[in-house]
Formats: sequence, C-alpha cells, structure tokens
Amino acid sequence: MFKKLSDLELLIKKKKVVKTLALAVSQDPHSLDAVAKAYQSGIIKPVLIGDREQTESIIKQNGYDLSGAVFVNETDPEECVSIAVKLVNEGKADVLMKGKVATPTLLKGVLNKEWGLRTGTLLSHFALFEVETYHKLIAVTDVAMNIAPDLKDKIAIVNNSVGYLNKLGIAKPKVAVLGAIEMVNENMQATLDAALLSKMNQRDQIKNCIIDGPLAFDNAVSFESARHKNIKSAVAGDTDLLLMPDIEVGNVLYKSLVFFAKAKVASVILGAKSPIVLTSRSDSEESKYNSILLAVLG
Ligand code: COD
Repeated sequence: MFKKLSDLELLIKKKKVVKTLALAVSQDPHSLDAVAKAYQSGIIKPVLIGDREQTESIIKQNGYDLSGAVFVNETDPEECVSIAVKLVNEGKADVLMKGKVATPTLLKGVLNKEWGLRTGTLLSHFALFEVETYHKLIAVTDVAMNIAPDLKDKIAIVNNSVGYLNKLGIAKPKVAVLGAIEMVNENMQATLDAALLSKMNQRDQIKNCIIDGPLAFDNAVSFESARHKNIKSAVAGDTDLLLMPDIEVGNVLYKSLVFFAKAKVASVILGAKSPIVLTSRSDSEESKYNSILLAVLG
C-alpha cells in the first residue's frame, strides 16, 4: 500500500496516463486551481462547462495556465451537469468533476436513467486518507452517497472499493467493518451486518479481500488496542479499508480526520461508467488535486 497520496502522481506518470476531464459548473476557484495544476502536470485535458465569462475571469485573476482547455458556455447548473455527464457517457470525456454545484444536483444527473452513468451496480463514495499517525494510506467508505446502506448495499460498497484498491496494486485489501463494539449485539444492526460480511468473505461470497468485523475503530487501526482486548484478527491494526455503518458516522470521521488530524484526502464516486471527482466545498485545493489523481487512475 502507498504511504503518501503524492505516490499516486508518480504512478500516473509511470503509466503515462492522460485523461479528458469534464468540470461541471466550472466557475469555481478551488476546482479550477486543482484542474490547472493537473493540466500543468500533463495528467488531464480539461473541458470547462459553465459560465465562460466568470470562468475566464477566475483563470485570469489567478494566472492559471489553462491554454489547452475547451470551454462550453452554459449558465444553468443542471444543464451544465447534463452536458458534462453526457460527454462522459458518450466517451468524449473520461472523468467527471463537480464544480460549483450542489452534490445532490450532480448525483441526480449521474443517476439519470436515460443519459446518466449507471452501470447496474450501486454507486458509492470512496475516500483515501494520508494520516500521519497511521503506517499506510487508509480508505474509508461510504461517507457521502449512500445514506443508510443495508447488507446488500454494503456488499456492493465493499466490492466497489476492493476493486479500486486492487487496481491501485493492493491484491487483498484488509477490510474492517466498523461497529461501536467488536462483539455481535443483536440490537446493533451494524454489528450483525459486519458478522455476515465477514462470514460471506470466509465462504468466498465476497472475494479479493480479507474482511473482519465487527471491529470498533480503535481495534481496526491499532495493533495495541486489538491485543489489549485479545482480538485475534488478520485485519485489526492493519486495515486498508474502513466500512462505515452509515453516512453520518462516515461523514463525521472524514471531517474529524481532515480538521483535527490534518489528514490529506482524495475521494471519488465509484461504480459509475467512470470515476467521479466529488469533493465538498470545505475540501482544500490539495485534496481536490489528489482526487483528480485518484480518478485518473480509475
Ligand atoms: N447507486 C445507484 N443507483 C442509485 C443510488 C446509488 N447509490 N442511489 C439511488 N439510486 C437510484 C435508485 O435506484 C433509483 O432508481 C433512483 O436512483 C432514484 O433513487 P432515490 O429516489 O433513492 O434517489 P434520489 O435521487 O432521491 O437521491 C439519490 C442521492 C444520491 C441524491 C441521495 O441518496 C443523496 O442525497 N445522498 C446523499 C448526498 C449528500 O448530501 N452527500 C453529502 C455530501 S458531503
């Protein structure tokens, strides 16, 4: 597993990947900053869909070099999403990125039955963190798309993330299914789902990974905590992927890591025809850039 998110850039350069990125509602300084950086690194060819006058003014004010960008002038956000999604659908762009538009507006476009990016599997959010106090990058899912996943959804969410981690070179990622405790409690649905996911993995119903759960957060990320509780697990303390019980837990963990632990992050939506860069307004330019790297590798 990589230790730093900057390792993603080295991998892209090694593979010599260049992708066309469609930015939906492009008049967004933070997104344009990351897009300009990725363009200058030779990783993407940008298509900027939005208010052209405002977009060009931001580019000029900040002195970005986006000389090779294609502009599509459109002032209505929903129409921008529709144009960008259709470009990806028709194979004219490889990566969709959210600009100055609300998350549900973008996701509704992505899920559109006629021209969206559905593939028949559940779409889910995947975030990859670089945390100083952990010995490798650690992925977290789903903190932003599926609100209250049931067992079936959780299987799809694990499969999306494991597939992506396999692509990044981790042949058998270690997956910790989180609960508030490491014991099965019949009143806590998260612990019941976790036990079932572990058993399905043991029986090869969920492949290419090692799943254990329920694990409390401390057991999942610390050998010491697991040893202290006498937990025998191939995952505890060496987790590659944390599966969240629901969006609230996931979102609070994501923001705690960023705000309190100063973690760096990259995030994408998986399960669509191509990865989607969907960062939130509070994410830094660096995390938007890292997310582009992650999507380009998908
Ligand atoms: N994957 C594939 N298909 C889906 C998914 C999914 N994750 N979610 C819904 N669908 C399909 C359904 O099967 C249905 O056919 C259609 O889409 C509409 O389903 P609804 O009515 O449940 O979905 P919507 O359009 O009301 O909402 C979908 C959202 C993704 C917009 C919704 O789940 C949502 O708002 N999620 C949280 C987004 C958010 O605010 N995140 C916070 C970011 S910080």
